[in-house]
Amino acid sequence: MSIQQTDTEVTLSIGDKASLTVLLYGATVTSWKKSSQEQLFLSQGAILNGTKAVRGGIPLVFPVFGKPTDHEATSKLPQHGFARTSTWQFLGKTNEVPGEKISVQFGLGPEDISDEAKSQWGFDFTLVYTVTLTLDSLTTSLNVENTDSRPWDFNVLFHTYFKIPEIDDVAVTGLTAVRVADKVLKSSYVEQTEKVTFNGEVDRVYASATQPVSIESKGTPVFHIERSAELKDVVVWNPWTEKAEGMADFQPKSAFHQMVCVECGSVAEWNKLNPGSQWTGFQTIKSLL
Ligand code: TA6
Repeated sequence: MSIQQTDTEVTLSIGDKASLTVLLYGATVTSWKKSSQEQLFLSQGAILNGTKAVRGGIPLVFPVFGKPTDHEATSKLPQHGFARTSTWQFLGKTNEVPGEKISVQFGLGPEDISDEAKSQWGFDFTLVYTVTLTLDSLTTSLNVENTDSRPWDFNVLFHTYFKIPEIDDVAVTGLTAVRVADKVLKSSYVEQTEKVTFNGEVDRVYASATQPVSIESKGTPVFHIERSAELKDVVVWNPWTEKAEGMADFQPKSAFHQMVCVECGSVAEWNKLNPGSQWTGFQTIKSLL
């Protein structure tokens, strides 16, 4: 059976060659397996009962990235917005090539979010999230529509937690010469290195990164990420020891060694959407091992 659905999640499978699980809460991809090998990091302390954003997988960030203090319209929203903490509608299968590919969609509108979220943002919108699984790739695509009579601004980001063997051996490539807002160093600079490596907390927004990005382990590419031009920015994050200690749902604490976040989105600037207009951005992650 290529699609199985429960009250809380949808699982896609292509024989025993690939599978994917999406929690309706946040439309959060919580598992992506290629040949039974898990590709995404999911904290052992992740809360999956719909009471907190999932610590791992691919949480969806919308309509705001982080918690900006200089943007009135989103200033009352929680960090990273309401999309990852709302229960989405499963809209069904949109495409299937038996044995090769399967696509499903999820939807979110004002009727699906809490009264609190409505009061915190207050605009009409429609999100349609398309997830496509193939034998060696995962594509996530988000269509954003302004169904309000007023224009509004948004950020969007696929907050992807990749599972990797050991962070000490990992490098992220494709970010050379890109402008960086470094939240750890509290500075901005242009990335000089060909390979972004990790020997402490990393929390950076790479703005207008035009090249595809890869994740290497011991010099061997393990993930390759292509994205549409709308997803101009790439966030790179590893919490390391101290921040891992500070997150109750990050377990075990040493698990920062087995994860890296490489997050495609549009977060460095606000995207303005006029009434009736739509915006679509997608990423395709290829697992190379
Ligand atoms: O994407 C990186 C980041 O913005 C970090 O600053 C860190 O806050 C991370 O997201 C996780 O945020 P969360 O709200 O899920 O704890």
